[in-house]
Amino acid sequence: MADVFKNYIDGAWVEAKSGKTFENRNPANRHDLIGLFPASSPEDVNAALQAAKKAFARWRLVPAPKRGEILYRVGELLRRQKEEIARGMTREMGKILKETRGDVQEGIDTAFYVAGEGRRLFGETTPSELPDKFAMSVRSPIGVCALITPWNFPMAIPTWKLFPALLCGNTVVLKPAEDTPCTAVKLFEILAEAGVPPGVVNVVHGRGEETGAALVRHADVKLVSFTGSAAVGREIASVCGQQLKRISLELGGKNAQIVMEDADLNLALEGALWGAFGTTGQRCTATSRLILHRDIKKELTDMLVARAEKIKIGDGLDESVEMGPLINQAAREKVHRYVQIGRSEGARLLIGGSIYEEGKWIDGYFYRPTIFDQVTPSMRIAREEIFGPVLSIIEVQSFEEAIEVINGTTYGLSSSIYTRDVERAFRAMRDIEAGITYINGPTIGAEVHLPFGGVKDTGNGHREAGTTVYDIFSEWKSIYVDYSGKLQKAQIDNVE
Ligand code: UN1
Repeated sequence: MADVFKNYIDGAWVEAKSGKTFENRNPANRHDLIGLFPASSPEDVNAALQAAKKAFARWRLVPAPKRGEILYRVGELLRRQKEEIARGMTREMGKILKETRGDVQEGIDTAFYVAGEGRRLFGETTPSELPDKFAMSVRSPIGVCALITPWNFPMAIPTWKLFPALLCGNTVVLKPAEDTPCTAVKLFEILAEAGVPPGVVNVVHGRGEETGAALVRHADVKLVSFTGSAAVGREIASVCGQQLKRISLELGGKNAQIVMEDADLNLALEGALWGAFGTTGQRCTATSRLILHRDIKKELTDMLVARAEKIKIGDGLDESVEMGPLINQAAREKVHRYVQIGRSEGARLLIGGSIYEEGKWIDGYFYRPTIFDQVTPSMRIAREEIFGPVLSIIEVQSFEEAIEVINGTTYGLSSSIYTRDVERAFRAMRDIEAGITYINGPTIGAEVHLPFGGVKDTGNGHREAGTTVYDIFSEWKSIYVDYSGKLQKAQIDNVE
């Protein structure tokens, strides 16, 4: 009998009203059934939203430092259960243990960082233009927030959204990705144990088309925060646009690493391997283009191929494995389709390009590390997000051309340049169109206390993490206190 998991609504674990469920299976071995989860309908979504709405009336009045104290406890509990959660996460979504430990750590870092904000959450005071009048701005909560999160960072990304939302005094309904509901259940068990009051946090499981869509459309949702594909982001944005709902979007990427002729090639090699094949290429920040100066192209390409061929593929729970499976069958089909597209566009396949199903791995969604050479910027494999272990090498003749190529996609999340030339490094920092730029580091490795997000089709201008996330989850209110005892008119009474 499979384990049966539930939604968390108003402080209680409950089934979907319809009794319907969906399966969650291990992508490294499809015969490993992790459990059954509620396939939530609009009715379940409504119940969660009513609980959140009711709880908001009280939660908004809890002092922010007190809300922060609860988040400290959440951080402590996450820390205690880190290993267990990481193992469950690897089983559920496939990335290797080292990385799932990192994912939980990102949640722990976020908990402590956000908890401290409870005693800051600063507004501003500024002199009034009129005598005997006081002026300040403060942050206020928005209301019920709908959070829709992806499967590639099943702990980190929900915490990036949840903790700041709660700290600001909002209440929340989370719809985690249907591929990683188990990690969300762990997080909610911890939130309950840490003392988050009933109704303040709710989780509803289900598919985006049904559960997510019902959440986005519901009139009681005041804000939608979504991380996922640009296509779904556009749909959500159009619904929210009609309803004038606040929305923050973290969407795709087509991130690149530039390597100039003066770079430390060993360093650039390590960066490219980690950026392209870490998380099996399934990060929004993954390196999917490698832009190489012609003088070092052959040498670095040879080094890369030699190393990528040796990457050990398998079940991420085995500590010696370096790359796990893709998340599901559809993802593997998509990756393989892009490989066919790359070939038909005339790119040269150096390694990989095929499903990996040796021995016992026949039951998982494995794919070989894949590298294409002779890719041109106009090819689809150089422009579209593949979300898999596929790296495209593009040769350039100069620094200027490298910048032009890196900026040549519709996305703008992460970027990287390897060079020892400080002038080029500073030009790159200024001229690359991306939300994140690394100098002599790979495209992945964002820290929780800096803004995270991108330009162009990567989002809609918001930044999670850092101190900027509070601009998503709070409203500014300007307050004027007139203690002159008379009517004073701004702009009119202050002229000489
Ligand atoms: C993502 O790519 O979906 O910078 C998030 C990183 C992580 C977060 C990535 N800290 O790779």
